[in-house]
Amino acid sequence: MFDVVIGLGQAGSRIASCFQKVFKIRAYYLNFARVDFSKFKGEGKRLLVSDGGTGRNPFYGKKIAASNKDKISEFVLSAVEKKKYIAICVGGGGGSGCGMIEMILSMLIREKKRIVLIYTLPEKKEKLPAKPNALRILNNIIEKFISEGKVTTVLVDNEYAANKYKTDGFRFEGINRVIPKAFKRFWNISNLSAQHNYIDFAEGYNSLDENELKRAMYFSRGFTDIRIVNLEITAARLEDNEIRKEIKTSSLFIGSFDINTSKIAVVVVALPEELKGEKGTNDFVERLFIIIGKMTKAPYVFNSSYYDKRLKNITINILLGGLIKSKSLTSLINQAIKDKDLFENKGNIEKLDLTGV
Ligand SMILES: Nc1nc2c(ncn2[C@@H]2O[C@H](COP(=O)(O)OP(=O)(O)OP(=O)(O)O)[C@@H](O)[C@H]2O)c(=O)[nH]1
Ligand SMILES: [Mg+2]
Repeated sequence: MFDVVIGLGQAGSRIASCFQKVFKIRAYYLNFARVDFSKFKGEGKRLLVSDGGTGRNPFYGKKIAASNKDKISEFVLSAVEKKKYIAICVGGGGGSGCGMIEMILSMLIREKKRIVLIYTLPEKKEKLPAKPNALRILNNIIEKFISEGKVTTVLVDNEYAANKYKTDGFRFEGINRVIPKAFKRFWNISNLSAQHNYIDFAEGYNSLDENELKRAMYFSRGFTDIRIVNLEITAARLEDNEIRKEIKTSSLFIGSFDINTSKIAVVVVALPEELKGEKGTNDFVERLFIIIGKMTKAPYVFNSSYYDKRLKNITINILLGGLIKSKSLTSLINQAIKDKDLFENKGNIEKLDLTGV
């Protein structure tokens, strides 16, 4: 799905290395701190400019980036040469990754690349001013790139997602692995012979191939969300409103993006083999497609389903693209504004108004 992945700063590099592993694509890592690379095992090329990091200061990071523009540019341009689909990962709130991100996005856009940005938001417990800084940089990215429809963005709210996928090991290990795997679920279907494979808007196509999926991902830029719902094998008996509820609350990364503002939806229903030929299965899958289609109101919906021997549950995978508004994002921002400790940053955060995105 992606031709190349680029990781910026420590978080970005760790997430990028997971993409590299899952998709077996080339990875490139950039950092301003040698220490971030010391235990880092990610496979791929590295560029270290400066040293010592930024101590969580993206504004200092921007200065470092500006004074090393040539080196960064040479590295990034060689990474993306002859490649079209680029994933770029960065941890919001840090100084190195956030210091470089705007410069690098501008470069990639100039080169007419298709970009998916993975941007994490800090947890509440992190030291100030991680969150306001993360939101400020996000605000810049929204104003310059997202609102212009130039970048597809997946926001990962660590507060929500790092806890949801917590493992015994390293704090972010679970979520870092989940991010590329969530994409992989859509990627996989292009290799499977699907059962109910159809695409609503483009008559003549009867399967969702890799290029279609890429188009879907990049077609309507904005924010993207992925939902994965696991249903018992007896789910065919569920009422529509119960299914809706499951879908509403199944967001992987940000809590609850407003599903009804998406412009594109890719729906992949994976069914246990034992349901094959079972009375009601086909009707149930059709019902799911209708329910999700109505929930998203998206003008473009790709529907697909397949059977898998390894499955015990029914799994609905939904990729929502072009989300323009989000209650959960607005509430995140409002929380930050309310926090009295953030007083000095207040003016900047208030600027972050997503209603026009
Ligand atoms: N999902 C995820 N988030 C992370 C990970 N590591 C750090 N973060 C988050 O990313 C934010 C940025 O941290 P870093 O990536 O360490 O910062 P940096 O870009 O290296 O910049 P410096 O401040 O100069 O070290 C943190 O505030 C955390 O919220 C990770 O492995 N996965
Ligand atoms: Mg660092």
